[in-house]
Amino acid sequence: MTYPNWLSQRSHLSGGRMALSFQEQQWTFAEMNEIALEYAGKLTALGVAKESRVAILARSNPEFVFVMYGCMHVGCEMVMLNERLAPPELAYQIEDSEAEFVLVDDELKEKVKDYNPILFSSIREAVPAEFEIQHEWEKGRTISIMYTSGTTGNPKGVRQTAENHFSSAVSSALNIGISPDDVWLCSVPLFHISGFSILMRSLIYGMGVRLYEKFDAERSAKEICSGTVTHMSMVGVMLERILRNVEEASLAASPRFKAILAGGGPIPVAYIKRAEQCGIPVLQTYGMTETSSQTTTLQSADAERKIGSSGKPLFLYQVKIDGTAKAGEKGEILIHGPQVTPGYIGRFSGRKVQEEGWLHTGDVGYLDEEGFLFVVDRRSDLIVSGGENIYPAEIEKVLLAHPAVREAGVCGVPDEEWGEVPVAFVVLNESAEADELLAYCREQIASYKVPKRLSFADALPRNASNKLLRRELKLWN
Ligand code: S0N
Ligand code: AMP
Ligand code: MG
Ligand code: MG
Ligand code: MG
Repeated sequence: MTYPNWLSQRSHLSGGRMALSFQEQQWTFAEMNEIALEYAGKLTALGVAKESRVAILARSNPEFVFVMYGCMHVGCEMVMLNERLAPPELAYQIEDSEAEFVLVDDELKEKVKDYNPILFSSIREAVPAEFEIQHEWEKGRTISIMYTSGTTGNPKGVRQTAENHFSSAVSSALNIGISPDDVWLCSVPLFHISGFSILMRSLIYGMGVRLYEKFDAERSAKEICSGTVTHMSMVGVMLERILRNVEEASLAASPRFKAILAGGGPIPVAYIKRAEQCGIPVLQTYGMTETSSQTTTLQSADAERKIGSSGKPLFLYQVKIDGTAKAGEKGEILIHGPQVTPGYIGRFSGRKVQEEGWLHTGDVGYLDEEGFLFVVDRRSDLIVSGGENIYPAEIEKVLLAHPAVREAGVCGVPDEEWGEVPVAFVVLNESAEADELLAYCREQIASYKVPKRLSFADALPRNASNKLLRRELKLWN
């Protein structure tokens, strides 16, 4: 089974509609398609071909979109690199994915300099070569690959196929609805599925995207209250900053504004109540990289009655709780549907993601008697800080490599601003200062992963088989 090329089809069906706006500029779908064809030719001139695996490192600007859409015309697989990662973390993903090309926004080139990157400016200046446009897209074609951190400290590259993205966009529309003048404000990163899924919805619905390079709470609040946008995706910390702006200016949402889609981690109930006071509908959602965004979403009509719930599955999906028979019983959340990834790439390519068609999320939750999902605990040890995932093992590994460190233990603690942040406990071999160890971390991991506190201890809590007990570490705080 195939789909027609989404860019060509969208341009053919509604070429005159607004596709993308950024600051004062905007582009229609026909213009986007023209630019994408030109970029496809330029990328071809630089050696990129059908099925090439291409890693891309960029900020959320139009050029990033041009490059991605160019890649989609050529038919390559895009490995989306997180701009906040440190060079050794990027190196791991580039190597694990065996990317043949690394395309980089000029401003970020230092981060990947060892990988012979192709700068965006070089793509811009290239003379387009002839290429064979992919008119038909296989359903199973991998469009994007996103790395998500894992319990062992090694991130896994998740494949997201055309079918994954298509079923995700369609299911979302069946739930939220679409109309021709919708504009989705995208200020979550395009390298996360939270942002990339907005582009996929745009192509599939013919919907406009208003793109921000960097999250700006004040400007977002103004757009929500003036009705220049109709939807916006965000994580908890962004919601809080927007609400503060709306409250301080005594504003209210425009009647044109339809919904905030809030996910990436738990959304505090207090924020949902404050949003209601400002007249801003918030749809709380539960989704992940492995499910190409939303799996369940709470309708705003149920927001009050089911406060704290992440809602019911979207139409094409099923959710169940492992090993439970009755409503209210807690267990691992299992997911089935066409949005679930077929698997990982690289060193985890042999790892099964589904068991008898069900994705084992590692998250813990329950379904109430009406079938609403409540997520109560994260997959083991995962820390979610401002929508970015952190596994303690990633940080412990770095600390342990320092000559002064004998043992290291990291756990998450609640944080007013970020939801949760990592803190570290270290047993030393030789004398060292906390600042020195934190500076060492900063060179090797993204700054959001650097522990907010580092304390010294004589020993760490371990069980009889010497396994670190992170749950006990939490009690030390
Ligand atoms: C919240 C954001 C915007 C904060 O970034 P900000 O304020 O722009 O920070 P900077 O100015 O760049 O840096 C200042 C200092 O702050 C540190 N910092 C930045 N981010 C974090 C963080 N998350 N945690 C802790 N610290 C952070 C910087 O490191 C810097 O510190 P110093 O000075 O020490 O260097 C930003 O974090 C952000 O964009 N977060 C959102 C990321 C995201 O989108 N996550 C979702 C991932 N999950 C999914 O995509 C699956 C779920 C999903 O699809 C979804 C999610 C949400 C909504 C909808 C959906 C959907 O289903 O469609
Ligand atoms: P990611 O791998 O970055 O896509 O993050 C997905 C993870 O974020 C999920 O496996 C959950 O642990 C967490 N998460 C996402 N949405 C929610 C939610 N509504 N409530 C609680 N945790 C969530
Ligand atoms: Mg730039
Ligand atoms: Mg993940
Ligand atoms: Mg993540």
